[in-house]
Amino acid sequence: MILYYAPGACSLADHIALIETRLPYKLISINRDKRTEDGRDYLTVNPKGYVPALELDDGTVLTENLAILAYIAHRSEALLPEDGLTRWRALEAISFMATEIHGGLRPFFKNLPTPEKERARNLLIKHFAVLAQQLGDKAFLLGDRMTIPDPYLFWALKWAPVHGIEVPERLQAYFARMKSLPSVEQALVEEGLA
Ligand SMILES: N[C@@H](CCC(=O)N[C@@H](CS)C(=O)NCC(=O)O)C(=O)O
Repeated sequence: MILYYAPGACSLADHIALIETRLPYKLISINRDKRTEDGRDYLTVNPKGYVPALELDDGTVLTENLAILAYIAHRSEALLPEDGLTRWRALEAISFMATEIHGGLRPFFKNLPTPEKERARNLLIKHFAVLAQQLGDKAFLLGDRMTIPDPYLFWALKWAPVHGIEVPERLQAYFARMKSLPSVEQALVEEGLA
């Protein structure tokens, strides 16, 4: 499989998941002009222009973070229990990540006017408080094992302080724990972010 990514972008979540699940993968980076590192127009890979995209072994391309993370979990039989409430809670959490959290960060990445950023910042602070409460004393969002929302949350927590978005102490500690996991360390090194 080939993961199309941009260093530090939300594709970091999929990158961590691929390493964590030990699925074989190759990385191809995309630059700001939407060219692949091997010189192709990225829009021929993902016409939406976003990373991540995952090229499967038969050449099919899967897009959208939520779907790619769920696919990685399905292929590896890890990061998402087959059944039981934790499965549905993990899907609930990853939907929240993809819509409210990632959507809330977008005004900062797009450098939208200050009032829009302020509105988004205030909402994100509330959302992070909810996630901190949900995390409680657990190692990962849903228990003692990583599930697919965790690497996505790690990515969001990496960017929140850069944009002055306060993160509860509990999530700061979670971020530090995640950062020291071998899979996360490896992904950061491979993206040149360590
Ligand atoms: N709906 C997409 C959005 C992904 C997305 O926003 N990716 C950002 C990087 S974090 C991107 O590629 N931005 C490039 C752009 O906006 O042109 C998904 O969930 O995968």
